[in-house]
Amino acid sequence: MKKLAQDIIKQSSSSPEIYQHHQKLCQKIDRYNYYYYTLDNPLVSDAQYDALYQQLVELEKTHHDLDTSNSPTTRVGGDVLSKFNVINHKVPMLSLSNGFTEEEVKAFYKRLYELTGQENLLFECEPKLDGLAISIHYERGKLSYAVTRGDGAQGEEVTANVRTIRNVPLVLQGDYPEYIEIRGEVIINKQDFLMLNKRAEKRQEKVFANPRNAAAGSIRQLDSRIAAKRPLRMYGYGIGANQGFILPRTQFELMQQIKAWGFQIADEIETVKGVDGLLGYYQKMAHLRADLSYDIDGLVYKLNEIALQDEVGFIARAPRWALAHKFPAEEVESEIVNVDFQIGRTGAITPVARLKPVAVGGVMVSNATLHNMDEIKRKDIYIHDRVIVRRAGDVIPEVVRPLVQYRTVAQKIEMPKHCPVCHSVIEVLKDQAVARCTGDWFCKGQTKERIKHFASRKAMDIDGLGDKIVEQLVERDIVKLPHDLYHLSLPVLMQLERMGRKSSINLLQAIEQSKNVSLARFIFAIGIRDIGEVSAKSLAENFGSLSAIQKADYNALIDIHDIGEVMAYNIIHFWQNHENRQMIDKLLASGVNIINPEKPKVHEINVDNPFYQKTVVITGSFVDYTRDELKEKLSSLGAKCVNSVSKKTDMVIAGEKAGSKLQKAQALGVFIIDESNLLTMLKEFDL
Ligand code: 9MJ
Repeated sequence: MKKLAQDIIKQSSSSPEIYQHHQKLCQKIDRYNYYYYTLDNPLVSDAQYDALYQQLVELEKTHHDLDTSNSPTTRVGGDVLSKFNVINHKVPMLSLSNGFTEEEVKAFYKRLYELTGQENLLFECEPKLDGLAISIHYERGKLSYAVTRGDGAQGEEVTANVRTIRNVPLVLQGDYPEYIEIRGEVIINKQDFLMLNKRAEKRQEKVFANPRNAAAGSIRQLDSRIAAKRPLRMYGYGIGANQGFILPRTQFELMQQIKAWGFQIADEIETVKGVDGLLGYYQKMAHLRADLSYDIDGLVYKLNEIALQDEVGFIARAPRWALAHKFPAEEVESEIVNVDFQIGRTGAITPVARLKPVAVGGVMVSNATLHNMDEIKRKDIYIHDRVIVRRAGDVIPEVVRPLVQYRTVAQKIEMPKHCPVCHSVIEVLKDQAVARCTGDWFCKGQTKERIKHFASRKAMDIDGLGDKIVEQLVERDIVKLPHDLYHLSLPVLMQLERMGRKSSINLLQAIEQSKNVSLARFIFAIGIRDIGEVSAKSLAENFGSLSAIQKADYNALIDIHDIGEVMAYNIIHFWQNHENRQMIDKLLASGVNIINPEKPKVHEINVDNPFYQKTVVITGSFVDYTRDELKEKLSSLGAKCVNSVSKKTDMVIAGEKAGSKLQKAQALGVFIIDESNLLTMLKEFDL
């Protein structure tokens, strides 16, 4: 643990008196800030504070050699970025396992009891703040950089914005280690949120749906001066990378240390004993929830003793020693005003309920998917029904059930006979829940979705061709087939809504760049039914060229491990269609250049590895790899990565939130490994 002063003296060439004066002013203002924002207990009047602050501004204006990098004057922002840097987390930012019911809390407790062999385990309990997770790094006590959680492995560097958060210390208080990463949640208080929206409304600016979105949007502002004007707060709840820090014995003490460094921590933190303690805390907090100054979406229970946390370790992407006990999703009443039918890229028709707008979990909802006709029947839903609505997984609006007791006029929901967009016949195949429009490229509904898919990131990757632009291009008959994208011109793009000269030029460039495309991406982009990214890659790798895939017969296709019978049939059917063949010819004639893959060089693979020639299913999400990276890694080791679990599967690699595939693997007795097993295996075989 070192003190800061010597470091700054070395860097500054102002007289020692000026340096000391600057140092004192910074410390004084930091202290006033801390009392005002963190402790909610102002030490001086606003006028006194402003006068002192002005003194500091003047001093820094006249002495350019002072080190202002952590001065309170940096809190107003200044940096304007064109994009955020992506940074790898030194220690992965894990998420939490979720539980919703008392049973799940009991199961969590039982597991820990079995793992530790201890009864009456102690837990540190916290409210689960509903904001944006952040990691802030301090080098020798000074704020060095800050990163969003991102996907847990890497996030975006948002240092300039985090510096503007008034209750984030720029310099740690008291003794500090050589290096420490503090983790926590950035939020906006309920009351501040209301004021923020009132102000936005007055200025006729966009209002935010809820405090969480406002906080997330503010942290992701490229202009830190805007972030500085948002009432952001940060609450610490853990640490990440550290050097020279001796961990305390308990989570509770760790929280006190975080507080001692000058961070705000939630007031409602408690330690409790046993499962009864956890459930008691839940009862208490459920009552308190509405009166808290911030939104919470649940509670977090953490095993208090840090040695025990280390003992029980992690599973996939979450610590085994912690549980997020989520509050049930808010359910509200609304009314189905009408039901529309949306058309997907394969022509699939999805019923969508139009609702009387209603706020659910702080977001206005006016549409909710009804999935398909079977679902409507199962849930017994009619137009004009009063219904219960919630956001599935806290995101996607869905109709939970009708309130049949209020039903007066019950208008049956019927699948139209003709497509509402192109009026082609809708076919409903036996044994299939989905109904499809038969209009293909004639249907503007399908065309819009097909072009969106064609341009999407994992297909042709045309950056800047957003949904709204595609919709206009199709609506105005400018784009009828994918190749039309390659004949767009500047004047045509500039006449579209929301398209200026600059964005039109950028889009044309992106379209041009997309012309050189790998065979796998091209196959995925043309949208053969059921051919996803993985099977497209398999086809590309196994056949090596477009013409070879086009010539492949049914037997050659199903010989490929990833390609099932239905897929093989769909592929053959796709080429039989004259329009599809023409679509591809036109793309090639428009300059699309397919880069054929090199055949995998099998001879270079070390065959002495546990994945060689194994059929592997990867499911769930991972900390150290994206699923695509994992697939690539394992394929390069000679594994066959397939999508579905069957008796033929040799191994299932299950990340966090692995669902039905994991269950099936368990039922079939397939060998299952989690991410930490995988990493160990890769390490052991030096891969
Ligand atoms: C929130 N969101 O309030 C954690 N969290 O701990 C609290 N999140 C967490 N703890 C480990 N209080 C990973 C995430």
